[in-house]
Amino acid sequence: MIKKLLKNKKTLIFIESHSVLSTLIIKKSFYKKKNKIYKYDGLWSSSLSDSLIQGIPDNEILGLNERIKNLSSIRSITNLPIIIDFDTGRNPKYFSYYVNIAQKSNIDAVVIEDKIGIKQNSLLGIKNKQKIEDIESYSNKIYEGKKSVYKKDFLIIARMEGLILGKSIDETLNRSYKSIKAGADAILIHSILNTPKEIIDFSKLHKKKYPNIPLICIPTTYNKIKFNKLKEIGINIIIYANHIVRSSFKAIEKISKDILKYQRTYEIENKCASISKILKITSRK
Ligand code: SPV
Ligand code: MG
Repeated sequence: MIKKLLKNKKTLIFIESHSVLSTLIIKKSFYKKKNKIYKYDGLWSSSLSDSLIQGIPDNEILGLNERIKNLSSIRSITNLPIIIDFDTGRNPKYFSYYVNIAQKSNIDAVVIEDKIGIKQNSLLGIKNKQKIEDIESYSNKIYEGKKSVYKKDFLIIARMEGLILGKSIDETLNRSYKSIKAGADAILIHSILNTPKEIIDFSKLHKKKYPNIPLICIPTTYNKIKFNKLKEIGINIIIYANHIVRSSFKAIEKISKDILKYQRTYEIENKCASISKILKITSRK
């Protein structure tokens, strides 16, 4: 599915969704400018958002079984492709097992990152003593996972955390090439700089070596860059990884405070979806 979409469109836009409701809203979202219509091409199942929704840290405490099960209700209401964030993928045996389950659950792609130890969210950076996995061991995990792939279009995406963990562009590129040799179908290059410099440099060199391997990025910290520029530098999938859960957080925080502040709901009604709107969305029309 993702491969097919990439044949028709050079760059796809994915957005985090953590519930059926958020998926219903995302599915209906579009923006028309001149004669062009912008819509989302797919969904990102984020470890950060899924954990936050359960009120637990983003460190693999939340099991993949539970996350995949929760995705089945999302899968039942949309054909949009879903990429699931599998964190480290655990060990090669578990990863290979979950690659199989993901396909059975009609998920389109899985991502594993090249870190070891107790996983922490990438946006915390190097300060939290996150460690990069030895590339031979990481490549072996990719290789083992790939053996479980039985669907033609299913993707295993290798996520490179080197730039966040103090490695050079060259070393990160070499790690990426090794992951591709082990079977990775696409590369997610992560950066937490507040400019896209690293992503631009990485992408340029990577595209020279592997022009047909899709490149993916998560522009959370370098958020001034627009779709078109990312397309220009060779990014094939842009993931907005946490904006649905973060915007809900803010809305809930504000509304729950303001009802106490105004001692009634009159002032906040226009910040809430109307009853008719919420009743309509569940009619699935
Ligand atoms: C997530 O959304 O869970 C991610 C992306 O892994 S990040 O939070 O940038 O690490
Ligand atoms: Mg994650």
